[in-house]
Amino acid sequence: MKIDKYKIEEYNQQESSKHTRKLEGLVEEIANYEEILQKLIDFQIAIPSWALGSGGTRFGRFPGGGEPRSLEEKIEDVGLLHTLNQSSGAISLHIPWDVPENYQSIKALAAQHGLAFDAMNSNTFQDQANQALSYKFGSMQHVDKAVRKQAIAHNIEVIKHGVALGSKALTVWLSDGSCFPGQLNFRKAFQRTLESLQEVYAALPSDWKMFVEYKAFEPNFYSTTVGDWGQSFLYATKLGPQAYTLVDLGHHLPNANIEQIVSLLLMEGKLGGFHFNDSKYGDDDLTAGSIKPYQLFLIFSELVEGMDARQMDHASDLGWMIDASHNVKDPLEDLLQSVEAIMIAYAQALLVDRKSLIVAQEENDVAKAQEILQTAFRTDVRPLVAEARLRANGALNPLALYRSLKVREELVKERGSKTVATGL
Ligand code: RM4
Ligand code: MN
Ligand code: MN
Repeated sequence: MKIDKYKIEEYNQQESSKHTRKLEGLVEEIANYEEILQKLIDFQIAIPSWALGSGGTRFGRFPGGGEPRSLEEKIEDVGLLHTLNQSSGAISLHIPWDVPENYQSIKALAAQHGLAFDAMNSNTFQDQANQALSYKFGSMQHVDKAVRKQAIAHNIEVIKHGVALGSKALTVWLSDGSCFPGQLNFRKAFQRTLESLQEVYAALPSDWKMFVEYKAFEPNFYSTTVGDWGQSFLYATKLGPQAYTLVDLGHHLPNANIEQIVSLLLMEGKLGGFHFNDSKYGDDDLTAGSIKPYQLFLIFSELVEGMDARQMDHASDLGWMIDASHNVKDPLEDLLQSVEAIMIAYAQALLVDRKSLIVAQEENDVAKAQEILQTAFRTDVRPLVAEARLRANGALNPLALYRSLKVREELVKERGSKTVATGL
């Protein structure tokens, strides 16, 4: 399915006067209005190929129908999102779920939809049908060198797919760890993992980045070999300048101060990328901003402050990705909501009165500092985000238009109601 441009224009026309009215107050209030709008237009968030179908839990899976059956259809789905919001201009692939059969035609299809290929993801947390050795006791940390070699070779293959598609980064998330005390020698597991990662690192093209993603627990429940940002930072530092830490919001222990982690990683030039989602209890992979929107704003506030301190380009110097799973919502609706929540948090962070905040901090004026942050957070920036979308030829309200165009119904008609997308 494709959404015709005129449908978007028609819809925007209908909504135009309501939108203009909402925007008026903001235009007067925001001093660097045009500059902020441009930043919002430039900001793009990559969509994970594995989040386009219904996710499940270990108890069950309830697919909704019309799910993409191939890489081509996944690209089509991200194309639909991007057409609607003009902020989802990239797709992040997971291998072996998304092995392309023909690079040229996949590249051409993505280009048709205005999409780039963001970080490539390797998978050594599952055994594949045709795989010689099992990852039951880990991959890069494994006591058996042959298993480690298999995991290394897989990652190098992922890089090759990525090079052929024009991607510029590899994300390595390892489920390696242990389920019981005594199962693993932590130091040896670390060393073996480091050596394995070093071999993958050596195969990186010079213009590529490697993102080392950490996660506190699951599927291992006693220890994880890349368990927190400190461990990831250690690997990334030992690996070299092309290696960075990747922060997935759902991968922390409860109540972790993620904004502080982000700030320090940026200070050290070691923050590489992001996986956005939200959670209440664990790696819940819920819609970004659905549970803790204030935390998302505080994270963005540190991101903006830290990137500006290093004169970084907000749009291109970090990898911005969603990593989510949808058990009960239409995946495309959920992703539209996630992108919207991310854009809102980013816009609010851009509104923070930095100069006054520095003064308040230097004067230990705690109440003032809070006022400054919350003034930005409590500003309704939705018209501003909508205006950025309008200028980029997206829809004023992507979710409303998605529904009125009956996109899901169309996809079910095209693909059937019993399709299952590859992924988790
Ligand atoms: C993991 C992690 C990775 C993702 C897999 C599917 O929990 O977040 O980024 O590749 O899930
Ligand atoms: Mn992730
Ligand atoms: Mn995760």
